[in-house]
Amino acid sequence: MTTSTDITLPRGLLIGGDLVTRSSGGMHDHIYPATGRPNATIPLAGATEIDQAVDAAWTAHREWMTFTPARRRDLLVALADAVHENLPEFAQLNTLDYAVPVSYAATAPLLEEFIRHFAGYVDKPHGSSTPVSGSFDVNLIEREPYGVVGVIAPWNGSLVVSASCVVPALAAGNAVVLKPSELAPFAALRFGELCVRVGLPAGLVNVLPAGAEGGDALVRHPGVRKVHFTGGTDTARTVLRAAATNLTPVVAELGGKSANIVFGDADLDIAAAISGHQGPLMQAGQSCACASRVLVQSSVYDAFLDKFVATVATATIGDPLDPTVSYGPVISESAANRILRDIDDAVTQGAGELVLGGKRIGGALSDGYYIEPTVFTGVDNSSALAQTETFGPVVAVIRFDTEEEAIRIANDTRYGLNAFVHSNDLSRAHRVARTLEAGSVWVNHFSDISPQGPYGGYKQSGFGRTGGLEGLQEFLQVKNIRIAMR
Ligand code: TXE
Repeated sequence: MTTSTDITLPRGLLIGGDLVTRSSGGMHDHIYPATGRPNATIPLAGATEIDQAVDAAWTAHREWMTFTPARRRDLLVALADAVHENLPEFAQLNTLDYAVPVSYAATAPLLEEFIRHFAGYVDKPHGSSTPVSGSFDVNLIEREPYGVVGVIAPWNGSLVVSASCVVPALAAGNAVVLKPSELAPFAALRFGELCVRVGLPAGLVNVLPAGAEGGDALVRHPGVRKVHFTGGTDTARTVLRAAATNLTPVVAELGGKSANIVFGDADLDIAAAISGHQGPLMQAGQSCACASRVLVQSSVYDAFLDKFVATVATATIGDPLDPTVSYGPVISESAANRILRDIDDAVTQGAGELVLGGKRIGGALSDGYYIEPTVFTGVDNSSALAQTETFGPVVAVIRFDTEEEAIRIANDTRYGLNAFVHSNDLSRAHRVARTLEAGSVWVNHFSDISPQGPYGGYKQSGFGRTGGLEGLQEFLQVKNIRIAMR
C-alpha cells in the first residue's frame, strides 16, 4: 500500500557527536502506523547512555561558551541552511516516524524558521544593570545558561520540540540531551546529525530515542539542570515526581481539550475549513493544537454543520507518503482501540448524535491504524466525550445561544491549551479572547505557531512557555552581581 522511499532511516543514539548502536535500553521494533509493520529496529537509551550523553553535554557546553556570540550565531545560521537543504528528506522522515501525511510537511520549515529567529538572539543583550538605593555600587542583572538541559519530546512533535525547545536552549548557551519518543526517532536523529555536520561542538546536541526508562533517567540525572517535557498530563505527573529528586525545574507542555467557538457573525466557509483542519483532520486529531470541542451559535448551527461535515467528509484518506493524501492513520493499534472505545462509550452513553465516521477503515488500509474522521453533534459539555482528551479524530459539536454561555462552556474544562474564536466582530473576538482560560487564542486563524509568539498552557495543560522571549528565558537563569565602588 505505501509508496516506497529510498530514505535511509537513521538509527542509533547520537552521543557526543557519535551515532552508537549498542544500548542498555534494549532494541525496539519501530512500527510504521500506515502498514502496521516494522520499518526499522532501533536501540533505546537506558540510564548508561543518558549518563554518557549528559557528560558529553557538559563538555560541549563549556566549549560552546568559549565561542564568541558571533560564532555561535553563525553556526546556528549554518544549521538553518542545512535544515533548509534537507526539507524534503525531513518531510519523509516525519512521515516514516509517525505516518503523518507527507503533504503536511510543516514542521521542518518551522524548525528552520525557529533557528533563524533564535540565532538572532545570541548577540543581543540578555541582561541589564540597575542603580541600588543606598550606594553608588555597580549592580548587574545577568542571565546565564543552565548548562545542560534535558528535552523530552512526544511522538507527534519531535521537530516542533526541536524547534521550540532545543534551538532556544542552544541560543541561550546550553547543551541539550534530547529524548525523542521511541515511536518517532528518525527526524530528531537527522536533526542531531546536521548539528554535528555544520560544526556545533560534538555533544552540544545529543539525541537519544528511548521510552519511559530513558526519560526517567534523564529527568533524575543530577547533571541535568532544567527539563522541558512535552507530552500527556499523566506522564507529566510522573516526570514532576522524578524531577523532585534534585528539585530540577520543569517546563510542561501538555494536552488539551480546546474549544473552537463559531459565532453567528463568522464567515462560515472559513470557520468550517479551519474547524475541520483543527478538529479531526490535522494529524488525524493527534495534535495538542487540535480543537476537539466545536461550539456553534444557534443562529448558524445547521448552516455551519453542513459545511463542517462536508469539509471533514472530503478529507483524502490513504498512504501518507502519497503527496495527494491529507489524512493518515493514528499512531498505534492501542491508540486505535482506545479511540474506538471512546467512540463506543459516547454512543452508549448518548453523549451526542454520531453524524459522521466512528469506525475503523478497512479494505486496502486495514493493516494500518486508520479511523474514520468522526463527528458527534448535540453533545453535552459535561459528557466524557467533551471532558476527556481523546487525542484522535473525534470532535464534539456543542450548541450555544449567548456569548456568555459560549465562554462558560469553553472554560468548563480542566485543560487550557488553545482556544479558537470565529467572528467578524473583532471587538467581540477580542473581548471573548480575554475571558478564555487558554495559553493561546486564535481568532479567525488556524494554530500556526511562530517563533515570535509564546506557546503554552493554562490549568492542566501545563506551565512555562516555548517561543518568543518568554521561551528563550526558560533556558536562562538570573544572577544579580553587585560590585562595591569605593
Ligand atoms: O505522550 P506521552 P505522547 C500531548 C498530547 C497527548 C500526548 C501524546 O496532548 O496528551 O502529548 O503524546 C516520554 N519519564 N502533547 O503519547 O506518553 C515518552 O517516551 C520521562 C502536547 O508522546 O506523555 C515521550 O517521549 N519521560 C504537546 C514523552 O514522554 C517519559 C504537543 C511523551 O510521552 C516517561 C504534542 C517517564 N516516566 C503532544 N514516560 C504540546 N502541548 O505542545 C514516557 N516518557
